[in-house]
Amino acid sequence: MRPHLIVCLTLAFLALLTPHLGQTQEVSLKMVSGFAENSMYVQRLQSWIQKVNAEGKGTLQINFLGGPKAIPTFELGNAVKTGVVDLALNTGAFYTNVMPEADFLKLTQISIAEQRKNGTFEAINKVWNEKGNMQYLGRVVENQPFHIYLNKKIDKPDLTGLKIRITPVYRDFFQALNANVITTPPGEVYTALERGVVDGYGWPIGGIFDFNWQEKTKFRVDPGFYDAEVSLLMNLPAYKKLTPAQREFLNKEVLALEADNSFWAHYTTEEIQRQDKAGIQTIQFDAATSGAFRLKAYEVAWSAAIKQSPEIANKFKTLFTK
Ligand code: 173
Repeated sequence: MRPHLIVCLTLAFLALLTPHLGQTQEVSLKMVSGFAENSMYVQRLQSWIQKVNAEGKGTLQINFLGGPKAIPTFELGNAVKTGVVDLALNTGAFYTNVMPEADFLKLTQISIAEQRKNGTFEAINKVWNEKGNMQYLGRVVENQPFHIYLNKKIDKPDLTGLKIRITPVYRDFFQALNANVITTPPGEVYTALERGVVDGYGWPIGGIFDFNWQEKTKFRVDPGFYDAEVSLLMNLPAYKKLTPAQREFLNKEVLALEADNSFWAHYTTEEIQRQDKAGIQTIQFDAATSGAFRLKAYEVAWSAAIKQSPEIANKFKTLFTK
């Protein structure tokens, strides 16, 4: 072979090889949130994404595409399942259309740190892998009980004659309290209150000001019940495609975010004061009625869960309950 032909062939061979040799091993992941961008959940998410992107140069980057305007609330679960997006910040109630078990996570009575120790985290992932084609990466909201917010007064735990906005979180419990229930994403609650389509709604202790619902809210019913679950989820094939270094980096960042979950207890204190200042009155029951109210919330939800998905619900009940 003539020398210049050898050089040519060598160069061609190297050119073929170079993209692989020179691969940066940086992956860019598309992320969408089930909650609005101005919510505290998403504000904290965005600071976290900034940190991930700063520390993850050359390894992993997150491209945040937005909230329900990018993908409607109740469609995000399927977008993760099918790989339309790689990552989501979402809550189980928003993707019961993918797997009814998603909503069971509101029933955990132990922290995510404990869930990682006692086998709950693996148990969740087994179900999420198999039924949702998703990896359950971590839980970023804790200690946010749900409440009933009303603009009509009640003096006992009975919602007879009231129309209440729900998601799957509250359905069985509020129906057991005789409410007429209407499912809407958070983005439609303000208008529903304004038009008198509903007399109240379910929501965690924090966040009502993000939507200006305080303008249309007169009462909060205490005590709260369950624990709002908001988690990071990833399309399973996308997760499996990560290199060991990328996966380790991502998991380290998720654990760092979880380690900051003590934030939510402080947020609760602030939000209660803020509701108070906004003139929202609390409706409280005596100790025995309060106890029965909370007990009923869990009993109703677990019995619906067991009816829906007996094997998984029974397993989760043992793991989730203190
Ligand atoms: O929209 C909701 O009321 C709801 O289901 C929910 C779940 C977790 C956090 C906040 C709201």
